[in-house]
Amino acid sequence: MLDQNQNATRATFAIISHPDAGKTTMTEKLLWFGQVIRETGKVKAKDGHYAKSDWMELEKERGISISSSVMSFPYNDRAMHLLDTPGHKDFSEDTYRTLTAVESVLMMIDSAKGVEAQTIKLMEVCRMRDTPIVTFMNKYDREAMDPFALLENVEKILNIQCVPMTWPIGSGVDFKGVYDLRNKTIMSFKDAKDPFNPTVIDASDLNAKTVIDFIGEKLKITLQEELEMVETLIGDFSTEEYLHGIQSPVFFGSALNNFGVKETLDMIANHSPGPKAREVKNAPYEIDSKTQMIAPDNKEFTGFIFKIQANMDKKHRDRVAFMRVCSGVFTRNQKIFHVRSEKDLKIAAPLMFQAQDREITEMALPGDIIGLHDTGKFQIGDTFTEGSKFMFTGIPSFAPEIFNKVVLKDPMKAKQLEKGLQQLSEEGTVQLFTRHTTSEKILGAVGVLQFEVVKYRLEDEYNVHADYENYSFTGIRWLKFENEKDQASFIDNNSSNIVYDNKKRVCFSVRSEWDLKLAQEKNPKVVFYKNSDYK
Ligand SMILES: Nc1nc2c(ncn2[C@@H]2O[C@H](COP(=O)(O)OP(=O)(O)OP(=O)(O)O)[C@@H](O)[C@H]2O)c(=O)[nH]1
Ligand SMILES: [Mg+2]
Repeated sequence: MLDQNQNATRATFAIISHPDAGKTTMTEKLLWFGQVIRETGKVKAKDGHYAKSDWMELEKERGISISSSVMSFPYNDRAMHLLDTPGHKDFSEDTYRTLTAVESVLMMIDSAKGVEAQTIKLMEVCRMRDTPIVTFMNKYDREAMDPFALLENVEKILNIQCVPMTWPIGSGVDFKGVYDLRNKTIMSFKDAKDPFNPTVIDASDLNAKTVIDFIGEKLKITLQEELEMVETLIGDFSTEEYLHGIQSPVFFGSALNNFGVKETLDMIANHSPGPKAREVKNAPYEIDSKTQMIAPDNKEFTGFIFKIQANMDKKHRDRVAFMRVCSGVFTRNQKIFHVRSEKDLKIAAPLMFQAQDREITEMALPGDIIGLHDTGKFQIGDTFTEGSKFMFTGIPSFAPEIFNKVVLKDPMKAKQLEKGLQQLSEEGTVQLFTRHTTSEKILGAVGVLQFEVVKYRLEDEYNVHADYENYSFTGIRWLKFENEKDQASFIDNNSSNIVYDNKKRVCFSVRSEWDLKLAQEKNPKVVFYKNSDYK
């Protein structure tokens, strides 16, 4: 159970990288140290045990993360909130939204490959906000790049200063563990059942018998040489520079074999930032509306929804909206103000998550992430306050680029299909459009895998078999009209191009750039936006 200690500051961080670098594996090991998971099952394990953060059937089948998940646990004196994100670019909308809910990130690098494409993209987002970054060079139990080459690779490509905190001893079959550069120790959890009792070898004297017995003469010589180079070549770690996103503390290791994981967690618990001030937009929440900063010590409770997930528990068919608390204190049964609908609500059963397990929490503080049961009232980006009218900014929405028409195999299942598509689109799994003239359901996505996920989840969670047909749209534009009369006449004149999004807003489907240009020229008063947030 998470300690609700008022004084414990929160560490809210996301784990990010290119697919397959080991985020979910790392998450699971971090949870082990947080005592949330007693027995760690491996990702893609054949024995039926899976990482607890990949709970969706399709994730287990494929061994990839499709959706981000939230896990909370106490560690040292901090309430940790760890968000495991999917690496695949087709799910990056989910990852980007998750990044709005955290203060820092843990970046995983596959040490055989160095920095990969998707990591570069994610890092661009982090750098825009100067997000503090801890780096983990993973998979040293396999053939890996030379540690100096790897550090240079990260520094050059990501333009960040790397400061190693640990150093690998060997790699591949020779990998013996990691040397802690500050404590001069080697820590091992090999076969350990207890996260609090590592085997610690004092390595302040590398020539000590215990050290040589553990790593062998040959690796000792290499280590000695490398440590001398580290000392002359690499500067000191500065918490200040880490907090400004200029410097990244680097840990080497193997998530799978639990080498270097505890050191990484200690760094995050001891140095990662607590909740920061966040920007809101005042009513009427337009692009040019006034903004202000809401600091975490602001007395009024505020928070926003960054993720919605349906059917987390298939038996209950429930839907959970994930709220990040930004300021004040949230208490169970407190009346809170839902800014978009301007209605007061009472949250009787706010949830805290430990992988797929959850429990009711009595209160939440800035930095905390809690789950609200949702009957369809909430949307991604919704803000909650105690009465103030403003909305948190920065939740991204992507312009859909590829489109498919949904074809139902069993016409008796039209209702379920409608419900499934509506819910999945509200989650942000895919974007749903309904044609004005024919009521056909068109799905819009950024990547093809999103369509696969929708198809799979329709079958798995809604018992509906659906197929797709390619659709000739090349884009969608959200429209703003000066008045209702203009809207009605535009719809009349362009009826075959009109579609409605899942919030019933009027959109224009683009078949070609030419088509779009013509419509814009004919209707100079109508504004066309590429994204659903009218940007
Ligand atoms: N040898 C070795 N394999 C590892 C290590 N860490 C992770 N793996 C393996 O790498 C594969 C991918 O690991 P995941 O943890 O699922 O990677 P991920 O980054 O979560 O992947 P996505 O969520 O799909 O982006 C799995 O087969 C893991 O067992 C490690 O330290 N050593
Ligand atoms: Mg994963």
